[in-house]
Amino acid sequence: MSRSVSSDVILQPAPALTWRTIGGILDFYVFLGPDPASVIQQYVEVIGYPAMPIYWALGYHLCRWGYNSSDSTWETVKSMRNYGIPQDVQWNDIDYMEHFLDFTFDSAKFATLPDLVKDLHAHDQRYVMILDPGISSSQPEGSYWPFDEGLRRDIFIKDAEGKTLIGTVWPGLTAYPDFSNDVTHEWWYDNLKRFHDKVPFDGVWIDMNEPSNFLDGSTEGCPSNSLENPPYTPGILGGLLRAKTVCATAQQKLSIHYNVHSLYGLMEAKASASALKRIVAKKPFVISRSTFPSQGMYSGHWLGDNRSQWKDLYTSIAGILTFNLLGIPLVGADICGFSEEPQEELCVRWTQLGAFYPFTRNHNTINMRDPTAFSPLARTAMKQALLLRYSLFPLLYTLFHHAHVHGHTVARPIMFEFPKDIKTYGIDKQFLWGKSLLVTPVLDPGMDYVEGYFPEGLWYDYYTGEAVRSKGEELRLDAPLDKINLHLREGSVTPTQAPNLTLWVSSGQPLHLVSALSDDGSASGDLFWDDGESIDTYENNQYAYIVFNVSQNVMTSEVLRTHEEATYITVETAAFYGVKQKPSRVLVNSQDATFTYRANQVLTVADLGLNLSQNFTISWM
Ligand code: MIG
Repeated sequence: MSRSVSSDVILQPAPALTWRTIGGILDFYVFLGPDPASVIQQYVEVIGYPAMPIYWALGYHLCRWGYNSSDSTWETVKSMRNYGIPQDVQWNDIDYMEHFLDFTFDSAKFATLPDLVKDLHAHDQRYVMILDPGISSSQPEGSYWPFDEGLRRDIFIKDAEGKTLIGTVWPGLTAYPDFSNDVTHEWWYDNLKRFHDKVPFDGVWIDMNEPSNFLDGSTEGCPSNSLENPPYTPGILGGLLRAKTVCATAQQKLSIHYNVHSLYGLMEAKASASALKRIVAKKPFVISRSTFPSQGMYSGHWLGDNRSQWKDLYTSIAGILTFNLLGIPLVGADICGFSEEPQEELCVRWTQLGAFYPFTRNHNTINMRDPTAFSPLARTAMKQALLLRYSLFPLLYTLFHHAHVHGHTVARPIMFEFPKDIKTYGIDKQFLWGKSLLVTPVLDPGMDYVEGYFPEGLWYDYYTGEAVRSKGEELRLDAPLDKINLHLREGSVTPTQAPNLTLWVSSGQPLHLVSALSDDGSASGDLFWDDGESIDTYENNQYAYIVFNVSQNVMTSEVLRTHEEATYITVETAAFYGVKQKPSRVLVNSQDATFTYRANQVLTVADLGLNLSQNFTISWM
């Protein structure tokens, strides 16, 4: 059901929901599944498949409110490089702007911003800055193009009388662009383009797009009528439709605000993504605070302001999984917490969990600490977690491909893979990447172990290949401060890669394939590969797709579609977890090869030098 109009949704004790809405067009869909994953696929087919992210969206992002200058932002980037902590993207919050004015940068404190961005690019890193929708309406006439031009093109939201509606946000008095109007999209593009000519940013962060207002309604309040004060007001913030936003009776091109309030962030994201496509001619990167069904087609999402507390670390998992169900798989929470000073131990554990958010950004408010500011021990643990994420990039990228094409989840509730195991239904402290990588983070202070549920079957410790056989039970796992537990489900082949400090470098590194064999010795997996940046590579057949299968002591790599990008990549090593007997020979494409076999039943074949774009076989006897 679509509900851009204010509504209540109440979960009843009986398995039932009560919906109360005060208007709008109601479209009802029933998705028959039958299993949870199919319900989500059917839902995503209706609302639109999520966009395939640009490769660096999956790297580590660092942000904070209150760097206060481009030089101190730059210092952070440099110390990340010095410490060898992976970082793909540096962000700036509202402090980069001149008096918080969109499409400007502070000419004193952020004078070196264009140079910082050039330096990031020279290091294969990227730059993203925040934009708020509120456009300052109180600058001297002729001095602020975005407002003057916006008035000229008549793109701002109007009040009930037809005057430009004025609210208050960071820059003071502001007008709100009406993104339901195509003319506004063109104006937004022009602003982004003009700013990009000065600061060649790579993506945009859109905040405050509920739309948020420090006032209720407008500087002049709102009319008093049944739209502003309906007979029933759902249980919303402030108990008033206009609370901390614009008037319900405000006029937009498409309709009155009452009808389209919840679409503001969606329409802004759409305008931002299409503008970016035109400006950078690559897959657009947009992260939005406000979202609506279909958002995944245009942007990812972060979960908003959290606190540096253990309970916020824990609840972030449910948030991440929820947005994966909503067709917005590119989602993350502010790693280490947004407000309050994060303790070192919390920040380490959060970086470990955050390394498995599909979107991995550390962001914090004024005066807080980022990873470079902790002890060497903590820094090293954080660095390890991020390198681990980078090594799993081939898997993560392939999972996003399946989200884009089939509506699969990337971060996935365990119950999706084990819908018959009722013990999985309530699990919100663990999750899967795809169908096979089980993540069991530590969510409490002072722990050197963690308990996690393992659905019935054979699992393998990701790091050692040690088998873990479960009857469908809770298992206790060692979890020293520098470790996040990862397990591979039987029957999977996971492509990994030697990590590096940026995904640009890392994604050119040799592959390492990890096969986790089931009891009958079989496993399968796949790999999607393209240039990482071009628009619509899947739609235009500009990609490689490779399927890996293991059965009866033979691994085959079958190239179903090849592409130039795959010819640059080599498969260097293959590990097989669960090889019950020591082989006497290993053959690679029918040639004898050297190998190692360990007592924990792990067979490893190294120095393969195989080209990813060609079929190959590895067999043992
Ligand atoms: O009124 O831009 O959720 O991430 O740092 C606060 C400043 C506005 C709210 C966002 C937060 C961001 C902050 N913003």
